[in-house]
This record gives sequence, structure tokens and C-alpha cells, in this order.
Amino acid sequence: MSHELGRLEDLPQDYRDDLKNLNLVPLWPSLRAVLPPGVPTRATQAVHWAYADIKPLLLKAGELTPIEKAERRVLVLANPGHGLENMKASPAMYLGLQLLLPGEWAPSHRHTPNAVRMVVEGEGAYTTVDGEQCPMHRGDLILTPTGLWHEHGHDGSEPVVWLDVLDLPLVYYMEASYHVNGSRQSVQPGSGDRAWTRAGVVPTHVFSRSDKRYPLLRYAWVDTRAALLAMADNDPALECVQVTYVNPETGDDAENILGFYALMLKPGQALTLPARSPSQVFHLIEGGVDVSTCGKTFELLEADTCCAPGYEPLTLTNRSADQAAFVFIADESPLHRKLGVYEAR
Ligand code: 1HN
Repeated sequence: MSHELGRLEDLPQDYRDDLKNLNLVPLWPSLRAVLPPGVPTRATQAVHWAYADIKPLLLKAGELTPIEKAERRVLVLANPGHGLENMKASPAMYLGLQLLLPGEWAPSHRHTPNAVRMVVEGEGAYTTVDGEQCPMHRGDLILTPTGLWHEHGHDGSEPVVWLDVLDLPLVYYMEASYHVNGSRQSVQPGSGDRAWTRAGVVPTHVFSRSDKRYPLLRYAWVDTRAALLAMADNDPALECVQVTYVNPETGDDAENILGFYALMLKPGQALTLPARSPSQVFHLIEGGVDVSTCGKTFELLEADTCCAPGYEPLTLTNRSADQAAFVFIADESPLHRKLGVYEAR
């Protein structure tokens, strides 16, 4: 049985003043707030960001702010539950939509937070990561893990937009977030996605092991989509047609802190996911999907994004009766598992 604990006001003022002067705090008035019964207190709200609302404002940013004045021209998808100025979608996730216009250049830097880009629209842009030039097509996932140099360029003729997902809020909270500017990278021939072409047959390191901690930096959407369709076709009874983006050399999550997944919903499918401890982000690559959680339902259109707090069940419903839908998911699972606090209820 939980009983009422003593309040701060129950203590004499001179005693409270003595504590304060010595940088001391009594635990019992705050104990229930920091350890609530049964389920954590969550500031993360379920929030929907519609691409149709954001795109005109992003293009306007392209007129108002030259790339030289921005370095990265981004509108941040901020969760009001965390305070907009804190630029968090969830405790550990930062989300932003970035615009690069034809001919623009976003200069090379590296930093401690891990990032990924999910390409939303436009052709002709590329990101150079650790000397590897990664072309950007819709639905491609490109990693820029902690410490790797990266820069963006654009040889096409239309604006290019992508979704950035970073673990910045966590790394900043840890007082470990900083960047270093660099000079333009020289591009090396070859790329990870040509060395790792098939699951089940992997490069053999007989003479020397690759020294790359991140052997695969670009996950082409054509391959991921084909893998999902083949999985669904192979096992029609499979309820959750989902793949995890992994490091193909180790089988671990692609990055250390956040997890990344692609989910296919069959025509008309409604998929209920258990309540799990990590917060999640859903970004609709293709189709029409309703996301229901925390008593709300978001009708996602293509390129829309939403987030959901942990410890809440969630249902995804494909609105189409004859077309599959494809969702990119980011979550805080690797972090929760490494810390030993991961739960599924
Ligand atoms: C960053 O380096 C990029 O390289 C985008 O495109 C967004 C948000 C916060 C910190 C670093 C990029 C970022 C960022």
C-alpha cells in the first residue's frame, strides 16, 4: 500500500533554509514524483506533423535564409510536451525536415550525436559520409553515425527534402554534444551497398578485417521495399511484416542509440503493437495509414510524421483495401535494451 509521504511544507522554515544553504534536498516530498506507481510520467505527447503544412514553410525558409546563413536549413519537429525550444520529439529523439536547393552545398562537419536521413522527395542530392558519396532517392536511409564526416550536395533541378533523425537530445543531456567543422571530403571509389549485396553471403576477411565500424551507410529503398514484399509473399500468415536496419557485419542495430525499421502493412491490415517502454516515430513512405494511440488517431498521408510516447499500445491501420502501405519507424529500443530498462507489456 502506498501511503501519503511528508510534504516540504510540513518542515519548519529554518530547517528548510539550513538544507538549502548546504545544497541539500529532502527526498521524501519528491519520491512519488520521480518514481510514480506502475507507469512512468511521460512528457512526450502523441503529435502529428503533416508534410502539407510544413513543405510551404520549408520552401519559404529557402527564400528567407541562404544556405550559408543556415549550414543546415531545417525546420525541427518539436514535441510541445517537451517545450518547443528543447527541440525533442521524444526524450532521446530529434526530428527535422531539411531542405537543400539545386546547386547548394551544406559543408562538411562531424559531431558526437548519431544521425540518419530518410529521403522524403526530390532527385539529384547526395550526402558524402566518411568519403562515400551516397545518392539520395525517396525512401533511402543514409547513416551518419557518431564521429563520421558528412556533407550534402545537390546536382539536380528540384528542391530535395529529407527527414533527419538524431539522438541529439540524449547526447546533449549527457553533456557530450559537440561538432567539428571540416573541409570538403575527397570521394573514395566504392560503397558499402555494393560490398553487402545479399543477406546470407557476406564478405570474408581472410587477409585483413575491414576497419570500418559502419560498413553499410546507405540502405536503398528499392531493396528494403523488395525485401518486405518478398517476406509478405513468402509467409502470408506473417502478422508483422517488418525489417530492422542493421549493421550487416555484426547484426547489431545500425546505430548505437536509436533503432530504425521499415514496416509493410498489407491492404486493409490493422496491426496492434504491444505497449513497449521506448518512444517511437512513424514516417509514412507510401500509402495511407491511421496511427491510433493515447486516445488519438492520426491520419497519415505520404511524407507525414508522428511520434508516440512509450508504455502505450498503438494500432496502425492501412486505409487502402487494395494497396500495401510502407512505414519508416525510429525508436529508442537500442538505448532501452543497453540500459536494461526495455519492457514490452
Ligand atoms: C546535422 O549535422 C545535420 O548534417 C542535420 O545535415 C540536422 C541537427 C542537429 C545537429 C546536427 C546534417 C542536425 C545536425
